[in-house]
Amino acid sequence: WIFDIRIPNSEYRIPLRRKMTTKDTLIQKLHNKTAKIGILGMGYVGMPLAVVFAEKGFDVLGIDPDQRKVDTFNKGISYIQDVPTETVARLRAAGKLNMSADFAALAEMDAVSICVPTPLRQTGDPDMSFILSATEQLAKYVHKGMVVVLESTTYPGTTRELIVPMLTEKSGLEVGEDLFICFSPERVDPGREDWTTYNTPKVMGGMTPACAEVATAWYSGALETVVPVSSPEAAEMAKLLENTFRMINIGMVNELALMCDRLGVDVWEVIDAAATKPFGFMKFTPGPGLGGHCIPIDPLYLSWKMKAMNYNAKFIELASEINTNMPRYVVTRVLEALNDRAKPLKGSNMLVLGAAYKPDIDDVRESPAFDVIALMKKKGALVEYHDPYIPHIHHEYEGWEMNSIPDSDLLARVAAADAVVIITNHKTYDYPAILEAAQFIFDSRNALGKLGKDNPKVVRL
Ligand code: SAJ
Repeated sequence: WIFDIRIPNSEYRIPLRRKMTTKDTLIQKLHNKTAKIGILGMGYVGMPLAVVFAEKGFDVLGIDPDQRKVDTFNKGISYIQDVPTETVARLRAAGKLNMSADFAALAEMDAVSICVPTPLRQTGDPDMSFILSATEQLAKYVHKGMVVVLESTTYPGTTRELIVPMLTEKSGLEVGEDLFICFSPERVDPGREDWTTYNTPKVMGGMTPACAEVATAWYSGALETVVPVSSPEAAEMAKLLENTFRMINIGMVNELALMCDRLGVDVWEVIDAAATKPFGFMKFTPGPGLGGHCIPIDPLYLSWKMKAMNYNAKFIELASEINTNMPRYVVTRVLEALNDRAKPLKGSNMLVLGAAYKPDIDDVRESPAFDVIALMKKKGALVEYHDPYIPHIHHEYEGWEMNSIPDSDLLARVAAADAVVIITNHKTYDYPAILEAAQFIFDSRNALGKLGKDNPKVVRL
């Protein structure tokens, strides 16, 4: 029974005796942490989220179809860079956090977050297969008094048009009364320590105000700040704005690099000068292309949805075209620079430094290094690479694979190369030593900084 009713925006409560609704009961279980939490998909988003809920006292079960992940985790070992193994071991020992490959466990859950991948197909269209299979499984076990939050980045409308029908048509559950459904975009940046799953504000868009109230009660019990918005579409779109903003600005500075090259102006000097403006400007830097599993991909979910509505998202299309062309532009610049040194690219020894998609991490997803290497190989160059974090690369479409040269050989191979091409500016490189040993360096990241400016051995993007 509930004994009071709140007056909006006031502390006053009218004493009233009424039967507790499904929503009241669920909110009570979330407030007193007796609610059972299920995290569907235990990857770089799901596992940190599972840990945050478990740390705050919830009983959490991670559910993932990959039995190897489950076995590793249930040995108390973390397979996610941002989650220390010690944390997993401690929370498992405390009985707060387990993992299973059995979706039937969802029947026992009161609150479920869906954190599965949303990649692109080869055709460039959204690959919704992970969301569909996870939701199909959940639909078998969804029950009255459950809250479901979709975290996977996706096109606006996914929650309303896909998740809701799949969870209500067969079950007959009513959204906002029996079942509470929301969208809340993940904002996990692997490797970052200042902004974590706990302290990064979390946008929450409910199908109904009651849905938002339940999910906000849940997430507020573990995360520092929850930001309710009026609908799942607003939350889905907010995430796409965040990453489209980056992709378009990176595309803009990449085009600036092309323009500066034609003008004979140093794009790095121009950007550094503009960045001295203390307001109204945000620094982005050009590079060999756009890597990662978010920035090159998320905006294409938006442009795909808009195309289905007969609208062409011009900025996204243009930025995507420019970013996708950067690897080819880099190889053209290398070819020209070798030509200036009376060397053909064909038959030359090339050493690529950095295969990861951004500095100081071990992730190669969508890395432009693959495109640069593939293009140079196609032109007959003899290509090697080095990356302290990436011992081996495999080009899944073209089938070739390579091992990184050993760290111990690095300077010798730098000296032997007709050209060193810096693709990823890892902090661990000894750039002065590399510059000393090299015959010629193409620096696509301004990794050498002032060392590379006006140096006859160096050409910069
Ligand atoms: N890049 C440039 N120039 C730039 C910035 C990035 O060429 O000025 C390239 C990077 O080399 C990389 C790609 O773009 O290849 C993406 O870089 P990123 O810095 O955006 O890194 P990501 O892909 O790890 O993006 C993540 C995103 N986090 C989430 O989606 C939750 C993004 O929203 C974050 O802003 C970003 O991390 C971050 O700030 O580190």
